[in-house]
Amino acid sequence: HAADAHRTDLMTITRFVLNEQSKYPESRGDFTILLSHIVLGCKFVCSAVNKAGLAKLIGLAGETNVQGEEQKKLDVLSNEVFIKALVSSGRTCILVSEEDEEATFVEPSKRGKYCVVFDPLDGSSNIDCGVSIGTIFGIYMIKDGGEPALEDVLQPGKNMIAAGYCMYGSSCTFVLSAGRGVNGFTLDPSLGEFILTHPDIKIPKKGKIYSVNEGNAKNWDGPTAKYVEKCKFPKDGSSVKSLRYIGSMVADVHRTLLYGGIFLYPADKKSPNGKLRVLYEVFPMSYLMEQAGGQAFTGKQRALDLVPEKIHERSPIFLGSYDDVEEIKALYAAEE
Ligand code: AHM
Ligand code: MG
Repeated sequence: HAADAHRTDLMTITRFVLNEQSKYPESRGDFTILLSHIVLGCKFVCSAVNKAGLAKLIGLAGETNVQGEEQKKLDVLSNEVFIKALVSSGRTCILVSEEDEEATFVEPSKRGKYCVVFDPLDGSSNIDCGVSIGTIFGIYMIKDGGEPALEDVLQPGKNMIAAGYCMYGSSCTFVLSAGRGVNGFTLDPSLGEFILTHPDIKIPKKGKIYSVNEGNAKNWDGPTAKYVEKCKFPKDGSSVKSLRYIGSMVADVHRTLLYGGIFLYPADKKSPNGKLRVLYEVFPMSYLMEQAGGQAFTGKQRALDLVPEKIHERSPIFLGSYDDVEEIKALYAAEE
């Protein structure tokens, strides 16, 4: 019985990645080890996020230290957990985190060949009201031989070898691509394991939802304004789109991936480069979108072709269903 097989033959994320890796004879399990450390960080954050409300009220055991220092903010705590987990994996050499001004260069004795760029807890303004938040990450590999240098992470997103996110929502969901499609795993809290629940995710070719902070409309450029107007008042006989905006990139992108549609964080007169960060927000999500059959566009070019000059650089981003992104591309092309 197929359902029975599912219940007794669990496809954990580790087993899934090991299976994938076994197709590549040259692989030595390094990626599997790196990933298991990322997964550990996500499980920690998941558990901390679930207890966030309680921690404030009663103070969880072990959370006030002997000096009676104030409890660490969740985003700071998450960052420390990821940095330590990644360094101790022995598989990383450069880490870029949204929380740290400078990149972390791993000491030679603990070095490996991977560079990880990440936002340990994105959407943190949503923590206190219990709305979904997430972790986003992307992985590069350093060039053989040389000393690790910042250039190793200032690479276009298309050079990433893997990307993903973990969403701390009504359930904890881990979405991963290592360049051969996108797969989703759900944490079984009783097992403490991520189980494959969304194999080979493909985004619908066209969607019925647009997702944008419309409060910024007064400062938008022409193409963005025209596009959103068209979502609400289509003149070509197509149906209107629904608006959904959570304000947590992971949650908004996760819905877009599963239901289709478009997510926009455009440039505006106040922020000419938009808000979202190229390395650890725009690139990983663009990578996943393309791997799922969608597109990601900056208003000027394919997002994954962008070459960042600084680690915390920002870019406008339009990503989602293939046909929906095609429309916004046409509006920007007409502008030129
Ligand atoms: P953060 O890194 O400070 O949490 O900001 C990133 C978040 C994204 O999750 C989300 O897409 C965006 O900010 C929402 O911004 P806004 O409130 O301007 O709509
Ligand atoms: Mg962020």
